[in-house]
Amino acid sequence: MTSATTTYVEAQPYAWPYNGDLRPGNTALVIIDMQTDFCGVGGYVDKMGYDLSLTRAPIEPIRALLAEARRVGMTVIHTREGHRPDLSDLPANKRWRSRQIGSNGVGIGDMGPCGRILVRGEPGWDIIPELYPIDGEPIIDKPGKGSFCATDLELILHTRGIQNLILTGITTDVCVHTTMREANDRGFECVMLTDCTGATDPGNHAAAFQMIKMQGGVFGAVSDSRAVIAALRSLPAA
Ligand code: C5J
Repeated sequence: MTSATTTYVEAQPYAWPYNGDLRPGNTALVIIDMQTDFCGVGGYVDKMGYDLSLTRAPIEPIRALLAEARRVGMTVIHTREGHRPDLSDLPANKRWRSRQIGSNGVGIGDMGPCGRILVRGEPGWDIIPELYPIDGEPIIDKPGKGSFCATDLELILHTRGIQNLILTGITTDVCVHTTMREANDRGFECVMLTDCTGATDPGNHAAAFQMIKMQGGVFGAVSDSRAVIAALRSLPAA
């Protein structure tokens, strides 16, 4: 929805962004952890025994949105969760917990079918080919669930004058939600997209969106790729 000076995305519980100031120059598409370890055969989520179709569901909607974001010249940021090969940035409790699930006691840092799980440089840790970054799209390598913790994401966003974040990726209830909370507390205006995210549990996916919509949009707003693409199509090409 665009008027002379404002552009809004149809969203809940309010049309997004709150002030109608949606422009390629002040908005970033953030694609979180679309890595083989979270949505590919033999990766970490597969090894834990979860249904891969749930974390693969957002691939095509993100691909369509990514094409539109690139067309209008919007900043696109990709993130990857992972640890240094010497595991010096892997807390012992995170490693221990990751070994409690699945049949063989294998967890983060251990060898799996796609290399060492969530270790930087390994095949399973990298972003899937369908959504691979192109030149000029920053990749944020993060050791935690949130994208702001121990990274330079905030500096990059401020340097580019970004105020609005369109949040996509996996998993809805873990890394995407943590990032939305971190971003909201830093003053960014956020929207999370239902069809461009996925969780290992459908109930958690639904609950994550319900949480956002409380208190007038306590962390921001909820929308989908159709609504965002419609808004972006009303903007001129870069
Ligand atoms: C998880 C993530 N679920 N990317 N990571 O451990 O959400």
